[in-house]
Amino acid sequence: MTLKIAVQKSGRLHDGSMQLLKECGIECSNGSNQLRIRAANFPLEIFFLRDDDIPEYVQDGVVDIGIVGENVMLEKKKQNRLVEKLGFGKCRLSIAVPRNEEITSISELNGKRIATSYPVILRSYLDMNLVSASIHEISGSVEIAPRIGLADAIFDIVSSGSTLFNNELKEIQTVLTSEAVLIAKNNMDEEVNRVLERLLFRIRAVRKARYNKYVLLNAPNDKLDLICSLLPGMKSPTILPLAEPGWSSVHSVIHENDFWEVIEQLKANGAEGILIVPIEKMIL
Ligand code: PRT
Ligand code: ZN
Repeated sequence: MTLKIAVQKSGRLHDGSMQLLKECGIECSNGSNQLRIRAANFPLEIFFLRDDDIPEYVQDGVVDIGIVGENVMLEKKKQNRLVEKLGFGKCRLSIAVPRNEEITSISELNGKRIATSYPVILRSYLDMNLVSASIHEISGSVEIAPRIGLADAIFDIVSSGSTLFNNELKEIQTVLTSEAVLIAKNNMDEEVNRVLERLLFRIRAVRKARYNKYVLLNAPNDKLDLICSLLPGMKSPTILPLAEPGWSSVHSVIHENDFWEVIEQLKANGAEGILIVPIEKMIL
C-alpha cells in the first residue's frame, strides 16, 4: 500500500520538505519538474503541487497527507487533521499599519480597511476581538496596499520584518505564529495509516535529534555526582574511567534550549575537554 504525500512544487517549503524526507532515509530522485515521483525505498508517492491547493487535495483524497504552512491550513478550512508540526518555515501573521500613523492597537482599526491574502483568518480574529473593519482580499504584494491608497492597514506574513520596514509599515499585532505542518485526511484507510505511522516514527526521530546534542566531557571523580546532576540525559549519563587515575569520561544528551546554560555550569564545576557532537537520529 502506497502513502501519497503532497509537497509544495516550488517555494519556501519545498526544500525543507524534501530535506526532511531525505533525513527520514527516503530516497527520491529530485524531479520537482514532474507532477509526481515514487520513492525508491519506501511506499511513498510524492505529488508536487501549489501550497494553496494542498488542503483540498488532502480532503478529497487525491493524496493522503501533505506538508503546508499552518497559515494555509487554517485559511483553507478543509476537512483535514494536523498530524505533526515540522519545525521549519516558521513565520508569523501580523497586522501592520503605516509607520507614521498613531495607531497602536487593533481597537483603533474600527471602520478601517485592511488588505490581506488571508481573509478567513483575519475575519475570525477581528470578530473574536469585536473589531469591525472591512477586509480587502488581494493575492500578492499586500505590503504596498496602504501606499497606493487601497487600505489603511495590512495583515500579512512576517519573517525577518524587513518587508514591513522597507515599506514604512509597523507591526501592531501578531495574530498567529505558523510553521510547516503535516496534515492528513480524515478517515484514512487502515493500511495507509500504518505507512503514515512508519513515516511519523522516522520524522519524530529526525526532529528530536535536531534539537539535541551529544556531549562528552572529562571530570575528576570527586566532582562526578555534581556533574551528573547537571546532565538531564536520556536515562542517566554514561561514565567510563579514563586512563589517568582519578578521572572519568561522562557522556550524555543535552537539549538545545538548555545548551549554553548547562555547558557554563559544567565548566564552572570542573568539567574539562567538553565535546559537543550532533546527533543524526534519536529513538527513545
Ligand atoms: O507557489 P505557491 O502558491 O506554492 O507558493 P506561495 O508563493 O503561495 O508561498 P511561499 O513559497 O511564498 O510560502 C509558503 C509558506 O512559507 C507560507 O505559506 C508560510 O507558511 C511560509 N513562510 C515562511 C513564508 C515566509 N516565511 C515569508 N517570509 N511565506 C511568505 N513569506 C513572505 C511574506 O509574504 C512577505 O512578503 O516574505 C515576506 C516577509 O518576509 P520578511 O522576512 O521581509 O519579514
Ligand atoms: Zn501559494
